[in-house]
Amino acid sequence: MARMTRGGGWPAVGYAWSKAREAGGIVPLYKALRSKNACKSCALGMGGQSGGMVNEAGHFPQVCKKSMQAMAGDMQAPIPAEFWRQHSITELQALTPSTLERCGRLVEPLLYRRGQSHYTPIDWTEAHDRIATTLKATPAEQSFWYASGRSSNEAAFLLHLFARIYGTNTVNNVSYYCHNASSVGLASVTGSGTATIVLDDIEHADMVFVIGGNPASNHPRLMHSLIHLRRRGGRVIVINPVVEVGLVNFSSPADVRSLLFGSEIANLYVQPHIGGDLALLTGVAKQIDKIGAIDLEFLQQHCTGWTELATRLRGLTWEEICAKSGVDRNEIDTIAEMYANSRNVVFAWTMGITHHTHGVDNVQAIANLALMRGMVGRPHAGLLPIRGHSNVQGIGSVGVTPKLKDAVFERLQSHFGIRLPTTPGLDTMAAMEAAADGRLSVAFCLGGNLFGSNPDATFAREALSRLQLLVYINTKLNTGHAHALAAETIILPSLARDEEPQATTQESMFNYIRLSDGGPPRHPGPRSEVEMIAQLADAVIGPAAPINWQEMAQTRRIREAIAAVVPGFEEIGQIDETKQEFHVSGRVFHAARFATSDGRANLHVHTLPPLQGAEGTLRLMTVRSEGQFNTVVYEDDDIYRGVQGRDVILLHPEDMAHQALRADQRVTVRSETGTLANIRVVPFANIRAGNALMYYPEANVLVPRTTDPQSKTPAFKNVLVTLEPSIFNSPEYAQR
Ligand SMILES: Nc1nc2c(c(=O)[nH]1)N[C@H]1C(S)=C(S)[C@@H](COP(=O)(O)OP(=O)(O)OC[C@H]3O[C@@H](n4cnc5c(=O)[nH]c(N)nc54)[C@H](O)[C@@H]3O)O[C@H]1N2
Ligand SMILES: Nc1nc2c(c(=O)[nH]1)N[C@H]1C(S)=C(S)[C@@H](COP(=O)(O)OP(=O)(O)OC[C@H]3O[C@@H](n4cnc5c(=O)[nH]c(N)nc54)[C@H](O)[C@@H]3O)O[C@H]1N2
Ligand SMILES: [Mo]
Repeated sequence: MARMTRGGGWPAVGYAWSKAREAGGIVPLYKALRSKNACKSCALGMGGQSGGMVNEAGHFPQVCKKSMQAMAGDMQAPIPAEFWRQHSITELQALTPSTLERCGRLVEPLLYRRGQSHYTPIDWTEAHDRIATTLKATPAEQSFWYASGRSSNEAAFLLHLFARIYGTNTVNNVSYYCHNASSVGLASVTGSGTATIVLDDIEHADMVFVIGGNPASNHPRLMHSLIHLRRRGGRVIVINPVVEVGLVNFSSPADVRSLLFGSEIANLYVQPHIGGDLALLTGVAKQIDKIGAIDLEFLQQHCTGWTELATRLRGLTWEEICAKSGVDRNEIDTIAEMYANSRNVVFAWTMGITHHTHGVDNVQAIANLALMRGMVGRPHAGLLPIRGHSNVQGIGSVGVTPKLKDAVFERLQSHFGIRLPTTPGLDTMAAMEAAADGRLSVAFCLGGNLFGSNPDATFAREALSRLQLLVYINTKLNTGHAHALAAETIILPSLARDEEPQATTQESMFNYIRLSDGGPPRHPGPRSEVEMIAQLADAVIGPAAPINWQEMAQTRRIREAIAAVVPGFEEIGQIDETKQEFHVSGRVFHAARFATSDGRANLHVHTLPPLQGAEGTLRLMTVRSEGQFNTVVYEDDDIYRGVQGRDVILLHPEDMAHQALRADQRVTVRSETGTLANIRVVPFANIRAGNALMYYPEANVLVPRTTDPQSKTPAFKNVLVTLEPSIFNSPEYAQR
């Protein structure tokens, strides 16, 4: 398969047409994309009251392949009732993630009970009765509540309110597997766990660092900002062990000049080893100090910890920095010089930074570098974690976390006149381990695919199968429904955001709250998330509770509660009348007064971790291909990296030569956690030698359960593996 030399462009336009055909024509797809609902894909956010394809700076049209994928997926036909009789669980287990996604929309509640071979459709009354009966009979501390990042603020708020009144704090969201390292890291620096800037700030920056992310595939609309920045004469530095073509040159389908000629993105592309960022960022900081490019006045007036950091930087040797990052001194000096010559710098990062056992340290090191030149606490510069799911930030903001902020906890109690449990709740991995040990018996999943997202897939399957009851609220089938089955497993089909009967809200990664109008259901059957949760809460906790759950099924009532309970969300209480979308207050730092107790930002000192690995091993990153959204695979090919199929490992030709492997040879990949056999070797000169790439979720069989002690985020990007030629290389197999 030919490798593309540019991201976006005509293939993206062609793709739009093919998705339009799947969605029943260009007009229905366009109408759906333009409806007043927040976009369903990433947290860069667009849509809402200004209509779809409009970003928060008011720019139109903002087109993106990913929003079309997500929309076309939801516009699929329903899965017919006979499907469940015709296809056994064993058959479902043999399906790939992409085939499961293409089965269609879930439209009826489904029941699986241990010993049965098939799912059986059941009616809503039976589904609710079964769940309520088990919850009532289960001690609350044996339950686990998980939310992915697609649901609304309203559904998320109701979910954790229900869980806490039921009696547990084990409520968490997918961010433990995603950006929690950013939230913990940022909170330790500025006192607030989210971006310090708004979208418009990037439009005025003169330099952007893109660290550990592939926005050309995963946040394509950020590419417009980078193209504009380059046209203004600004510069982009990319730090990534892989040269991602779309970060070298991107052709924006929304911009004629860019579509025809392509737009250069990176001015400098630096390839550290996997896990080398902390050493690299520290090295750049050392050089910034050495050349006197620090803003000493800012450090003295607005920061804590400069003396300690300076002592540490000055005491580190270049040998240690270069060896632990894999980047040589010249390149470090070049980065420092470019940074020193820029005035308004935005630091953006993604999973290449958070998916490590030192993810929080990585984030703090980025913040150190920014603070050293006074790049936080003023307009047009700052810190930007590029978030994943479209509402993952909102779900955390409204309280789907084990530990609530003190203010939220107090106000929840006083607003509703309730006492909430104080026993500490578990994070996602701790909950999975508790399930494996038999300490939990019920899990309730609002969206997502907890099985597919979890490290150590073999363990995850076993852990979830030890549960008595597993409830999935989903729109479409995924691998979890086939592989992770508790004694009783119930799937409740959900309406998508743009099918909700009532308005809902979402929060972008720029702390911007959008109002989605909802819309007519595409198929009879699925129910609103809010309605399902309210009904269950009513059945389990009952009308005697201080909360009238029937009334709380009105999203407007939930918004009033959020306004009263969550600091910064006050305006959400009137949004139905005002239609005024807004930035959560107290989060964007355009002045150097931070949310810490003394108003100063904190610098942090780190020990540099050694590079993982020894002779004969490779560091493996597990990442997304161009054709997927998390565990949902839309296409099996990765057009940007020029790879066909997903059962592959991408290796640098030097590593192939070193291990005497040839292209297309089949290997067995082993880690301390698991083994994947019959994996095809693909030569990939774009990756830094010594490192390898495989696709998530399939590669989760190999990922250990080790997490960052501070954020509990797994090291999905740094798995040590060895390779062994496989028996599938024999001539008989090669012919198949
Ligand atoms: N189309 C599409 N869009 C998405 C998603 C999707 O699956 N598909 N998922 C959404 C979600 S939930 C998320 S969290 C985001 C994910 O967005 P990304 O973080 O961009 O996604 P990943 O594929 O995990 O890629 C991580 C990038 O990190 C690099 N990397 C790996 N290890 C290291 C390292 O040690 N250091 C550095 N510097 N870089 C490293 C990889 O080469 C790769 O380019 O995207 C969101 N948007
Ligand atoms: N090895 C490895 N593992 C990883 C990662 C990695 O990079 N490498 N990335 C991690 C990251 S960043 C993340 S965010 C997680 C993803 O973890 P999750 O969020 O748990 O998983 P998704 O695959 O996004 O969930 C997809 C399912 O969500 C359902 N869905 C879609 N829209 C809606 C909706 O509106 N309502 C409801 N109720 N359901 C809906 C669909 O049924 C679909 O099958 O995976 C993590 N796991
Ligand atoms: Mo994510």
